[in-house]
Amino acid sequence: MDGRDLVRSVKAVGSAGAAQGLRTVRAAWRRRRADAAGLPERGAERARVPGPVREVEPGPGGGVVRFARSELQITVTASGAVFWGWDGAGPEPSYALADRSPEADPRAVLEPDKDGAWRVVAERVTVIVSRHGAVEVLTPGGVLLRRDLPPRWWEPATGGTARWMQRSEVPADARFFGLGGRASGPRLREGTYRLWNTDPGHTFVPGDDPLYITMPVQMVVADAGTHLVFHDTSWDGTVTLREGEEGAGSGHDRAGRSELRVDGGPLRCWMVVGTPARVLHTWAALTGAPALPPAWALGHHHARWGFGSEQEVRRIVSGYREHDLPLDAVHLDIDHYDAHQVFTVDKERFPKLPVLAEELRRGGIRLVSIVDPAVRAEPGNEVYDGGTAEDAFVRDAAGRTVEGVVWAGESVYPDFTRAQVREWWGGLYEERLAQGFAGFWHDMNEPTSFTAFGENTLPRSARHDLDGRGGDHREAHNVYALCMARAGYEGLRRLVPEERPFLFSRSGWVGMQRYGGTWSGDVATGWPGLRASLSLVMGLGLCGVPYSGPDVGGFDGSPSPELYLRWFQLGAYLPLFRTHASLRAGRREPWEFGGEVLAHARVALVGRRRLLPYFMTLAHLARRTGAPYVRPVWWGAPEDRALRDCEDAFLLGDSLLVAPVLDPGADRRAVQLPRGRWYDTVTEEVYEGPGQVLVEAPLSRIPVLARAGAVLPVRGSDGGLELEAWAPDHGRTGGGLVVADAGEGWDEPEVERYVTRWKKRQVVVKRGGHDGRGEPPYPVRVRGLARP
Ligand code: NBV
Repeated sequence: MDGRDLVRSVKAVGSAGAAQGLRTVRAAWRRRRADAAGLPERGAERARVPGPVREVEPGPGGGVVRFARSELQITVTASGAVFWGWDGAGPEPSYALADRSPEADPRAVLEPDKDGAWRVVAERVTVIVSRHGAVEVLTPGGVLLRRDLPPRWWEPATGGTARWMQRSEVPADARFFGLGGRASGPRLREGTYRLWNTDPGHTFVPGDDPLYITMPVQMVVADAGTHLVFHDTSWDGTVTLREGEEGAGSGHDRAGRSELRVDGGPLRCWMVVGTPARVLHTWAALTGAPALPPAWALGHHHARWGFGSEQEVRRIVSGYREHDLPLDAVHLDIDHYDAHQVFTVDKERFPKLPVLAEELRRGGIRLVSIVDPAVRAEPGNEVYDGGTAEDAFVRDAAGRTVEGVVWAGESVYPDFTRAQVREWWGGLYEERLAQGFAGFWHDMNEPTSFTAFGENTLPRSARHDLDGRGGDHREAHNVYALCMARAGYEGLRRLVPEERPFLFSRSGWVGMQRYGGTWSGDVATGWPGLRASLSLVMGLGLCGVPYSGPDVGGFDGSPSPELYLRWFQLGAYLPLFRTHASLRAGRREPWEFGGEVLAHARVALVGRRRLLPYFMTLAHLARRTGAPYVRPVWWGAPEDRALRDCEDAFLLGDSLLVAPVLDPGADRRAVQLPRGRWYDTVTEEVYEGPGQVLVEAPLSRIPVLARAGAVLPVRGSDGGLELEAWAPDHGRTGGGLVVADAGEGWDEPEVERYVTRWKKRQVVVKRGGHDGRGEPPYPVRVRGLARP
């Protein structure tokens, strides 16, 4: 037990009482015993490298290269993605892929290269496999994007899963992003990042790693080009990154390095090359289109652990109404369960939940329920009895049900890696729907089990179905929440086929966007936490998960009014805009921080509501193109190094640049602008990019700049859609996309295209595309004319 474990166990005991403390000690011992008995001993290991090339066998899109001690399959797909797998690993089965692996590109062929190497030349990439198994990926112009050195395996002498290591080099100027949700990004500097979904057991700050969502996905941006690389294995591992350094004329370049070490599973990888937009488009085609949230989910959500009663929920909702603050959803946390048991309601404190839900819905507010995976192991508990009848719960190697400890006490865990269990679980949401809930918030699904020492999750030896393949928790852990999200999503599709499910999940893995979004877990209240919350949203977006947001105000303690407001102002521009806090934390309602904060928070809320059609458009574009709503400022110009290093601002879609205030006491801030003209959306002040400018950031607002020529849909004062057009630079044109969607159901509204240009001394906005030139069917407001 190290110091941190000790602190954790003391906390567990302190917060949950002596009985719960004892349970966590027992759980820790059980976990240890189970692993000692159920996991093979590692013992002596033999190291292996591929050895020299022996023969090749061309096949569709590439072929197989055989080495003395391994073989490598390479396939360039018609979508432009490259797959390679060692030791016979193919792309399937995979929890990441949305469908079957894409078709091979018939034009890509394996041919000899120099020095005994082989290469595949395709339209968008060239892949070269060296004589000893190094794999280089180059642009069509022959510039190196990534070099994977020959991998190395360590095989237990007695057989069983091999550990492996893959070292890679990237250009000296490259920057790393991604790896799931990381608190110290978005740019991932030198360090070791673990690939094991983890509830840290305390609120997190930058530097805490790993957190709830880890992914073996790197987005690498360099002058030579952008690439995304994904090692498709769910096993525990680490990625050690080191940015390179350029010789700058006085020495050699030092390449950037990545070293991936994984405890098991296939060594196989996908790589996608192109512009950031192209890369994410191909990525979404591979791993699945992001689920489309219903319109209300793009509004403002208010949550709290510990509303405690229907009266309190009503009090909060009337507070919002009385203070003239828009509200779209209220979230009920575990305190509304009966004795902490999921799919139940505490009838004393929430006697008429369906009535409350209906009342709220009439006022335009939806109820969202937390859903925890663990089930109290107690006969008579209906969920437990139902799951037992289905044989739904995870067992150990000896066949005994694995017990962990969570809020409800000793609990068991559904094995979501089994199709039948997902179906059973998905059916349980019927009870939630009957209570009037419209959305779902999956928590504690790393999965977490409180243990007094050691890891706070299931034993590694716990058995899982893994969709018929069979395996243990070492492989199933990282996909547990992904499979739970699938269970919930598919259940809701069956139960309410006419509605888009709304679901977001604390933990997850590659492909989770197919089922919904996430939020940034228990972020620590403080300025560093505010920064971390932006890092998570950006990093996840670059891994294909576009819908997320933080606990505005931070999870614990009490933010200062200034911090609360700055967090609120940032949250208003993130896809999930939710205030939330812990049981013992201070209040998070906007009126609790004084009149000035209240007034400014109202402005943020009203601004968000006005931008709803834009958010809805971004949700559709994310689904159709994979582009996240929140994009790094280098999105359209990855070759601009100053932009690549900018971590404190983001693009919201194509039209807006948001520059949150992340430090106390600031009333102005520097903003790194991409090329072109930008307008402050409040003062209409003009700024010219590229370069750094200083903008006003009074307490009343954070700087939000609009791109000259942008056309974006907003909600007019009568609730109808309006177009807001920002004057293009003289002699230039602009435009924007609109997806006019009321936000429910499965309609597929078309993407409307608008163009804007100067005509004589006026800015005109017309419909673009095939039926171009026509007048827009919405009122148009042109802005930015003050200083043409
Ligand atoms: O359900 C209680 C909390 C929840 O409010 C929070 O959002 C989750 O991240 N939950 C974690 C469990 C307890 C955390 C200490």
